[in-house]
Amino acid sequence: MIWFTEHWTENVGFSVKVNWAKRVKSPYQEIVILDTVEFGKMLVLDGLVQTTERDEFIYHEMLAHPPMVLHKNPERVLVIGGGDGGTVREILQHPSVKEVHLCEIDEMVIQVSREYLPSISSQLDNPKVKIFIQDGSKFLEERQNYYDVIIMDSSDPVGASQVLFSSEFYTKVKNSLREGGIMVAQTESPILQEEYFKNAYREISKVFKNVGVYLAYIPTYPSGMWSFTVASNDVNIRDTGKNVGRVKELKTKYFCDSIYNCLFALPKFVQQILNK
Ligand code: AG3
Repeated sequence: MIWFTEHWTENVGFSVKVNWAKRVKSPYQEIVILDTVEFGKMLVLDGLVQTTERDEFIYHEMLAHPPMVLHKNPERVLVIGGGDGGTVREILQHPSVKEVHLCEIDEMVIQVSREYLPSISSQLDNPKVKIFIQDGSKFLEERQNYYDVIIMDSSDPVGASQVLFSSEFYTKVKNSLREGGIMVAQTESPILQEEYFKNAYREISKVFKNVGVYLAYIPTYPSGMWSFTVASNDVNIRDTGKNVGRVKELKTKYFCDSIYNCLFALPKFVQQILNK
């Protein structure tokens, strides 16, 4: 038996027992698929766990559905990163959606996910989906004032993903949203990655008027406590009462109306981090 360990910090590791491993090197990163005993297939990029068959629903539901439900009628949606397809799959549950663009820099992540993670990548061939193999920043510059919802499904802010957490980048995101547009980003662990989390919140707040943070519990990510930051310039994202009826129509296992109703309820220490 092999064990795989992600080093969550210099002092903390998360280990899983593995039946077999496949490793490829793309021009951007090392891509590993692990067949784990407890979590099913696991996708790892440069040593960082991205998703597993067993708990992916939590992250993908919580990343996609809050901004989609907060928007009054999302038709055009963009995912930046997210080459495994899990976020795209959740977006397509919303009947108002006409097109989903996926902008992923690393084509090999998509290929590997299609081959080894069929339940996650299942909707990548949906006719509403268009895949662009491109740098997210350049892609946004070419599409101003277009999207209703933009979802940042990136890895940690190191290497290729680092630029995706800067206010320069969020300004491009803002310019690519049309009226009533909403963006969301995965913003790391408030416990084990406090600096990343605080930084992302600060950079997003420089660009958007209305910003809110919510959490989900994801066993395979550092500390298990994970944050998402949702933002808009012209939608009051705090008003989670308004479209709550749409939540019931979704097939979900984590996201539900009681979570949506108190989406922005945060533990005290997390509020304190944000107010610092
Ligand atoms: N993107 C967020 C992964 C961050 C995990 N970080 C870590 N393991 N240190 C996931 C992409 C799934 N579509």
